[in-house]
Amino acid sequence: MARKNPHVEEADENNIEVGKPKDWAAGIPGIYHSMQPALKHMGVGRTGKTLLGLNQKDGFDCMSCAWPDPGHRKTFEFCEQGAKAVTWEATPVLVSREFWADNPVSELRGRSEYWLGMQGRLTEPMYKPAGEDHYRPVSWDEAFSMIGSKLQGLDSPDEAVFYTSGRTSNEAAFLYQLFVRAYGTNNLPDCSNMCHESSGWAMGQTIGVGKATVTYDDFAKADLIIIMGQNPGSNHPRMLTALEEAKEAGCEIVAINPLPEAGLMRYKNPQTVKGIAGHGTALADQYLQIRLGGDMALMQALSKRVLDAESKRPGEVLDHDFLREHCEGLDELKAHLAELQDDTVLKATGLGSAEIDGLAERYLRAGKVIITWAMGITQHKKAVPTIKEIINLLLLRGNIGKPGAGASPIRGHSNVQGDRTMGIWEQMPRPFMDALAKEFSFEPPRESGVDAVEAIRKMRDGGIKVFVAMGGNFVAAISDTHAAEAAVENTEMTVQISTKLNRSHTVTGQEALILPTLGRTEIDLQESGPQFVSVEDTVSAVHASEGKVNPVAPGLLSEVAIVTRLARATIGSRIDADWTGFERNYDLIRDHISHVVVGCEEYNRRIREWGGFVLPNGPRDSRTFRTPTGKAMLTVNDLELVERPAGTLILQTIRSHDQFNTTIYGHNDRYRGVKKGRDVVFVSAEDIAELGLADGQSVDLHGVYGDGAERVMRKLRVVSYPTARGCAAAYYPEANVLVPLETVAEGSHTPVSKAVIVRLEPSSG
Ligand SMILES: Nc1nc2c(c(=O)[nH]1)N[C@H]1C(S)=C(S)[C@@H](COP(=O)(O)OP(=O)(O)OC[C@H]3O[C@@H](n4cnc5c(=O)[nH]c(N)nc54)[C@H](O)[C@@H]3O)O[C@H]1N2
Ligand SMILES: Nc1nc2c(c(=O)[nH]1)N[C@H]1C(S)=C(S)[C@@H](COP(=O)(O)OP(=O)(O)OC[C@H]3O[C@@H](n4cnc5c(=O)[nH]c(N)nc54)[C@H](O)[C@@H]3O)O[C@H]1N2
Ligand SMILES: [Mo]
Repeated sequence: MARKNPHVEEADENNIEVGKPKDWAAGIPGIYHSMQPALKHMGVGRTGKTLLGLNQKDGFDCMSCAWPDPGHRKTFEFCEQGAKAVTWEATPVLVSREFWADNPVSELRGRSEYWLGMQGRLTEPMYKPAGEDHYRPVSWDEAFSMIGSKLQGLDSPDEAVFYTSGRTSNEAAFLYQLFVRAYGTNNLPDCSNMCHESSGWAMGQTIGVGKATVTYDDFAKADLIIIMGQNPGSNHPRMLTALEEAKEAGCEIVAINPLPEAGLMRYKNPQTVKGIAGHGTALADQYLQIRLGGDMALMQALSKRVLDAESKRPGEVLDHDFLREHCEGLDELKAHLAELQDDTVLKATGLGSAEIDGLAERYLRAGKVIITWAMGITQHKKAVPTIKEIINLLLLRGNIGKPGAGASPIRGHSNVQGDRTMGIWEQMPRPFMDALAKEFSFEPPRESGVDAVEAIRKMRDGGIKVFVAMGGNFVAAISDTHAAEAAVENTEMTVQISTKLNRSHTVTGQEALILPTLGRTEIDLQESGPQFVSVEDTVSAVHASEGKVNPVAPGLLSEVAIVTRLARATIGSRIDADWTGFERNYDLIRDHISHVVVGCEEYNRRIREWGGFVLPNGPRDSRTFRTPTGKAMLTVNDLELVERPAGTLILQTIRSHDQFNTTIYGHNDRYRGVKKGRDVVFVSAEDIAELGLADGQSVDLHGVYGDGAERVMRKLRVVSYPTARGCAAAYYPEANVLVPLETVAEGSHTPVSKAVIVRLEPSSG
């Protein structure tokens, strides 16, 4: 099955083509584009097995995002992005031994993420000794014994850090955190630290649970859905089907976003006749092109209008019963919002009063409201208070804990929420730790471990010597690329458990190991037979996922197998855990999950039920709020504007249509009209003129942070684009060179990836 390594053409950034942005998403090109790459690489049989198995009840869970599956599945329950993710993983192109011999690490470092990812799947464990520039094959046993002895030899378990990306299954995640805690540390940062941490933080403090308070079916029951800081057309495409269904049932939709995103404007559903033949469904009834970071002011302004309406029509506007019985802090909120100045709101949001009035009226008209959000909200300095203001607005009219209403952070990685449920967090709460201690008769460490940003700082300062990653591409995903790379290079050993090559394999500690693993599409055969794993989506539905195609290479180990063997090599029989048994039969892992994780009782039985089950959620199910007072908290949050010195712009870093995080599938951003390259910066025509630049010109982006470090991104093509005034956008992960490590969201410590102050200067040469 193996083929020769492909010739991969790097993009020539001088040939970028810029056309008109689209104002609709999906439709025929959606399906057409989704089938094309699969057929090309995989052949008809493998394509059929993977794509038809996607999101089916007896198939595997799509790894492209955490959007839930509807109860009623279609034969093609996937989107273009899912098809790309599956093809990228299931491709039978393999990284060969010759590849490693031909390519020194120092040269691989100069390659783009696109080129690295296109080299194919990793097939055998590789080791780069200290002082050498090449990886060479090692046996699995050698690999585990090297890592085990290294970890045993550290002065303290806190000198090691264990990162997790969000694709890891519940079973692997549960064992991984068990191993790490039995080894003796809580150093368990994850991609969530860079993603929805702010949501968990804000919701935990206000309503007692960091997860969505809605189920899939609530979307079709809502009167109004407000979508903030999210680009579902590219990043959660199947959400558009749910929005279309809601729309057809009479729901209004409002989008709040500095960019006019195609997927929020109009949707042509490729699975309906109307979508194929007609104009599709108009989605957003109102589109507020807000200034970056303006959402907190907007939420406050809306809540203030709700309170003003109540003053005019006492007893008719607020949900008084709900507020009395379930909430605290109304008087303080009223007093605080009474002080809110209109001109501050207009400055912060860049919106007009009429627009805000219009949205307030919609909100007041609607009996049931859902607010969804993603990275445009969570990756700001004031992300946590912004989300608390979203909760305020919802609570005022009882929009939490009733059908068709709720708060809905839309998570990113397909199992990032499940990984957290299974204990991947540097600061798991006490009840979880107690249950873990009891189940495995050991005393886990209790002090918090490091989060993602803190891990980089400690590597930089020499306090962390070993870095282990369960998936992901940490060095590219974290902020301040150059600082992050120097920090990782300051370690003694890096270990990456991965499916495919990425930048994190090329920026290493003195010694480095790559442990190749099975992907979710593949059959996972163990001694007791084929295994399935389980995952949790963004609305807390837990279900099984079982691979359908043969592994791309013999000898690949599953993530579960890798963790059990790491544990055996490092801690042996230090705790009462049957590591060998876990690898043979994943039911044994699920038995332990049943005892430790609240809501997962009888896991083995319930996970086998058709479609799985939904985890309990106090606010959603019974308006129960596990806060210190037992009430939902209305909170007072001080407004702070994102200041923009004259001559600068506020830059956000976004995903194109052809990428999954740091994985670059291609060089087009179809809906935004950009083709054949990624080195662009989107700026409004007015700002281009004001800065004395020209559309199409080549510019350098200089970070303006003032800590003395030089942060520059060179040779970007200016693209005139109708984004909000004073704002700009460039693609992540490349733009991470501009995001200072020290700029993090208050409380959650998420890097501020959506508000980087930059100066644009004509490129020299
Ligand atoms: N195909 C594909 N699917 C994915 C991913 C992928 O890379 N590719 N990534 C996955 C992951 S891990 C995640 S977290 C999600 C990410 O999903 P998104 O959050 O949709 O991803 P981003 O590209 O970061 O888009 C941020 C959006 O917020 C808007 N925005 C930025 N700042 C602000 C602001 O201050 N206010 C408001 N109101 N809006 C703002 C931007 O214009 C943009 O539309 O998608 C997941 N799904
Ligand atoms: N500037 C800026 N930075 C950001 C963001 C942003 O919007 N702007 N977004 C942030 C967000 S939301 C996130 S979630 C992070 C993402 O950070 P990460 O999760 O660390 O990054 P990914 O790009 O998703 O990781 C891709 C790699 O995972 C490996 N992989 C894929 N599938 C599997 C699997 O099944 N098992 C294993 N073991 N490995 C696998 C492959 O080797 C692949 O190269 O980035 C964050 N960084
Ligand atoms: Mo994410």
